[in-house]
Amino acid sequence: MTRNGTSFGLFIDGRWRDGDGALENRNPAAPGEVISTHALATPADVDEAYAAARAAAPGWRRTSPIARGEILYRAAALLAERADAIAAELTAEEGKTLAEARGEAGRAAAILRFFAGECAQPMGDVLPSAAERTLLYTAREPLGVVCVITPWNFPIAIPAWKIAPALAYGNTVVFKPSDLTPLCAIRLAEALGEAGLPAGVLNLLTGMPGQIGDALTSHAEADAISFTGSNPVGRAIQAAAVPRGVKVQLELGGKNPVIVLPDADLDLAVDLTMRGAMWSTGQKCTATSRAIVHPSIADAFTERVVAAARELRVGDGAAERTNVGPLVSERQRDRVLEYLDVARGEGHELLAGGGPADGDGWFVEPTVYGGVGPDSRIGQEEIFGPVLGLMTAGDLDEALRIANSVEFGLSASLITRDLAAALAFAREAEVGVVHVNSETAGAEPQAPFGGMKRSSSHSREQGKSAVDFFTDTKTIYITG
Ligand code: UN1
Repeated sequence: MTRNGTSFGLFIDGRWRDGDGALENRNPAAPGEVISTHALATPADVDEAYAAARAAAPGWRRTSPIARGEILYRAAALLAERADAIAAELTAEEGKTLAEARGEAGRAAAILRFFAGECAQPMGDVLPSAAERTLLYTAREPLGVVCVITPWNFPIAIPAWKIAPALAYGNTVVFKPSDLTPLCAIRLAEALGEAGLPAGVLNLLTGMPGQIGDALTSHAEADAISFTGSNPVGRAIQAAAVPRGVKVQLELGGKNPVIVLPDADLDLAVDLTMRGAMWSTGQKCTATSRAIVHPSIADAFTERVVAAARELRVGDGAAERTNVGPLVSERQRDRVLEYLDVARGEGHELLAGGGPADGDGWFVEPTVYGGVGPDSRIGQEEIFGPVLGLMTAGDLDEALRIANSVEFGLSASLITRDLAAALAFAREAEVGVVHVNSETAGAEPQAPFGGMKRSSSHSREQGKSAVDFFTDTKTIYITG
């Protein structure tokens, strides 16, 4: 459906076609290797995509939810069938290990299945009315045309968890994936197209934010924007869209802590901390970047974390032995290296890593700092790399004060066997996702996901919450 070989076009109004120029998609583990080339959309293509989405909106809105669900089920089956091939491409363009990429491809299929199922669920309420002979009920109406802008770190799961509910609830979509991971976006659009999605319901524009970002987010035909990415970009989109009455959903950064209490199973604590901090090379908004540990176990915990960090094998995610892949790009690698300079300047104790790792790719050593002050930049700012800061706190109250002392509020984890501590933590942690004895990362399709404070626009994605963003409620009084 796309293009021959490794050259891919734009998907507008149900057809694949050329754009202007070529976007080179490179392997972060071997930046000399071009995996695929993609059309670069122009503002004129943006106009066409919105026109197609607008034209398709009335028909898709009228399509029965059951029929919409069937398309999503078919697309889910296609993704599941192709999961190994998609995983290999995901690793090649994003860098995460094959095991993680397989997990993500499976997750994308699971998300589509979940929202396919939601299409057959009851929608709206029947309410008592003060008036006689009156049927009073609510219905959910699609918003219209939704602009979906997604990051590179979950290049198929995040598009799936925005696009699946957008479509399930009757919206049409203009979709721009990150320019660093266009291939996974192509695979998702292909699956939906082959599953029978009518022309114009999903339109995919690959390209550079500098060229089409403003055209996409300020377009008169955009009824809503769902964005996952960095805080500055997200806030700029919000600042421009809200005065125009456009509904905006932002999923932004995190500075997620794990708190380890003295009664914790130490092996579990170390394992969960390392997974949270180092898997996906720390490139998750849900990554663990602070470990707040009770002084009585700090030495033992530190020793094991440092040993575990040194054991991690950094390399090409496609090699089965690799634990930690490259950073996604030279820019992200440099950003992380700058933070390692900041850490040096702030005088934290370097316990593991601390610099680039060997190889041609954008590799950085898994890095651990001790004695990190909660108010330091390493203690406060999102690094988005394989970097963990260790801190101590004398009790749960102090640990919670430190945990909550950042601008972000996405996820937090507590390792303990103490039920009262777990309950207090669940009450007091200022985050959208609380974990007790599980890592800070991860999200299940049936559960709401999102952050408090500066981590989001305070809406939630996935699960039963998705309907709140992707629809408007209509209240209907019928007196007969
Ligand atoms: C996860 O932890 O599996 O961009 C999901 C991100 C988040 C998704 C995290 N929006 O990292």
